[in-house]
Amino acid sequence: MDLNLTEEQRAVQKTARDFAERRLAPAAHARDKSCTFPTAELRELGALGLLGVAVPEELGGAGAGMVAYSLAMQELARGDASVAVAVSVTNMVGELVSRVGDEAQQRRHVPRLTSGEAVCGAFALSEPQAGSDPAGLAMRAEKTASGWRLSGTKQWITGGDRAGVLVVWAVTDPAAGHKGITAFLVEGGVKGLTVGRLEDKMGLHGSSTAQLVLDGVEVGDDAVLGGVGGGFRLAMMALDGGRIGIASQAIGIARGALEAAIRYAGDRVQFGQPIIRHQAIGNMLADAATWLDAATLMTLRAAALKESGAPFSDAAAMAKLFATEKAGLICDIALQVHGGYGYTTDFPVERACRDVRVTRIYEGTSEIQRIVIARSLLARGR
Ligand code: COS
Repeated sequence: MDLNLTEEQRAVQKTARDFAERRLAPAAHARDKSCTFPTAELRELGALGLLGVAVPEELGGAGAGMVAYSLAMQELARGDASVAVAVSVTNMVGELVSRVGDEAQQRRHVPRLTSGEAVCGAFALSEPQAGSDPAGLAMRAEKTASGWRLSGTKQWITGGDRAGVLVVWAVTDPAAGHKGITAFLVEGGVKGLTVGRLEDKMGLHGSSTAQLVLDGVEVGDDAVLGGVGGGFRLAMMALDGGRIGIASQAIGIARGALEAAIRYAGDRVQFGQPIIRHQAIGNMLADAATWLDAATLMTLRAAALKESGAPFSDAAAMAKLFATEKAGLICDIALQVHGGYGYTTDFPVERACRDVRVTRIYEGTSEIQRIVIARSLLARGR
């Protein structure tokens, strides 16, 4: 693996960093307090090519690949994790449609996602009773003369109330288990699609998390993505890539918190010297920096594997598991280093601790990542 970034990767990283420092970080605290969804910021990200870094250029993406995408996600999450998660889902939906959609689906939906016209994409897989086990979906899609009628409830849908393009998974053949699940492309605002509730969450207050109710939503046959009965595999494939995005998000949050802690520990004087010179503090920061480096390398490796077309499912699961678990510890250390100040909303580490927590849950919990990794060990016989 080449550890040197290409010129293009460095350019994407710099664009994301500049935007995050100029447009995201200064307002992140206010967005968190007021629970404001970043519509304008997402549109600007679209104009910069950052809503589809890994999406092919001919469909409006940057075509810069998965490593560049991970780098961009890290920078954006360092600025505002709420914006980063919307970018992650939008890229994931854009990539999925550009990979498995037919030409008409690609032309109709992907440019709207990458440009920001659709605001964001939504990945409507989870349901109240089916999160870690998506084979147990209850949402039904019934065949009609000209297409399909979708009915049921989706839960935990990031940006689900804002998205112009949603991929919705539903059961088309209840007798066929996971082979009876189909993915459908649904446009935001269609008749029969309503928001049941918006979750009041611990963190990521600038990101919405919606329960979506589909009450007889009619879609045409041309809304079927990747073939009838092929939905479960598509979800698994997309989640493999999505996990690299969430690992990157966790790294960005942790990097921001660690940088703040290093600055604070250099300035704060106790017992006659900056606290970073006290071994207890220095050791905590040294561990945190080491974990962050390892998490970054693992995540970029998974991204490089995906980009090269090699199998990357287990590498992505390992990266997500390690990066998100360690990011939680790093944010906790950063708060501890700040002492009482860290526990107040005057310092950003408190928000980092809240925002980072969900990275161990969404797009597959840590427990699910361990299942994926263990199965891969078994399959490889090592
Ligand atoms: N890529 C492509 N196909 C995959 C795959 C992957 N990563 N993982 C599984 N599949 C395929 C299998 O090959 C199998 O296909 P066939 O029936 O054609 O042989 C099919 O999917 C079923 O696989 P499996 O039996 O392993 O499915 P399980 O129900 O046991 O699920 C896990 C396996 C745990 C990996 C899956 O349920 C999972 O990822 N759960 C977490 C879901 C999640 O992340 N939820 C959060 C929602 S988004 S916030």
